[in-house]
Amino acid sequence: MMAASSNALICGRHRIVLDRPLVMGVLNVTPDSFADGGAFLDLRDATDRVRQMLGEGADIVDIGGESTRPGAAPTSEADELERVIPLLEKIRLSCDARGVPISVDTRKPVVMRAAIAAGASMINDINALRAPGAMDAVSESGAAVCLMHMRGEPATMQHAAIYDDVVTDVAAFLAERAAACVAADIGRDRIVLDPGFGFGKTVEHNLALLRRLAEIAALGYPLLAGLSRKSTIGVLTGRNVDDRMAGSVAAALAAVARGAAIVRVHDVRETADALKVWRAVQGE
Ligand code: HH2
Repeated sequence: MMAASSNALICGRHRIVLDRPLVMGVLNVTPDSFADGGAFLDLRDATDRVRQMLGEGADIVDIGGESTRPGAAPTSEADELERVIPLLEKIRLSCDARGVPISVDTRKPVVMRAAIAAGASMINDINALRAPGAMDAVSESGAAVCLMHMRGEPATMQHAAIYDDVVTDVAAFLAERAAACVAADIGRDRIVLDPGFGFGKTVEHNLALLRRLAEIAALGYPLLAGLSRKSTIGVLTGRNVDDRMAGSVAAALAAVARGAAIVRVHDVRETADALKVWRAVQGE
């Protein structure tokens, strides 16, 4: 497969240079997200957290209005719009002033279109643009897209964790979705791929994907890795969800060492610091 033509990601009006690992800071404006659910439902708290993440070194801010943790119930379109759009309108200028693109984590084409109109320049879709109308919503904009692998649906996905070889199965799926995007006129320089840690995967599957991440990087697209505070970190460390920062930072470094271009994290400051040290050791 051909390598991506340039070392930059085009996100609407932003051009992100991928010459160092980037930190995507997560903010969920939901009552039920597994790590930060309920903490940022108030618009002012959410806005403050985004500003804090910008100060801590977030290169991209990812806003989510629907929890996708294992077993999560779906969120209505109206609720998701109501959670995400007012926040986007509030943070757009501060993010633009720092050249930081806003990504919106959604599976719904209506939310994608509204988010892009309100200033989002990346769509982060755990469903890899498979919903009817999702591909068009991104294609007709200049937004970037993160295509993630997921087996089944969040409500039931842990029952679908069956693979021939998890790494080759995930790579084949992502290659097919990226090709579908390119065929729909989404340029290669607007596409990011993500193996979807924890989405219909056991601890062993997640570890295999992390160990062999280079096989997915070989597809030639920038990779995003989201392991932050997930249950695999909990199983490996024996820690509760609010006590998984050190394990999450270690996982982020392991992902970057194996080719991840972007790490999606809740602990922006700590991850950014760890990456500074890691890069210095690498001589970068
Ligand atoms: N993980 C979560 C949500 N969105 N998007 C991508 N691209 N990759 C991921 O690994 C990923 C994601 C789950 O984490 P979180 O947003 O913290 O929780 P919740 O889904 O409960 O809101």
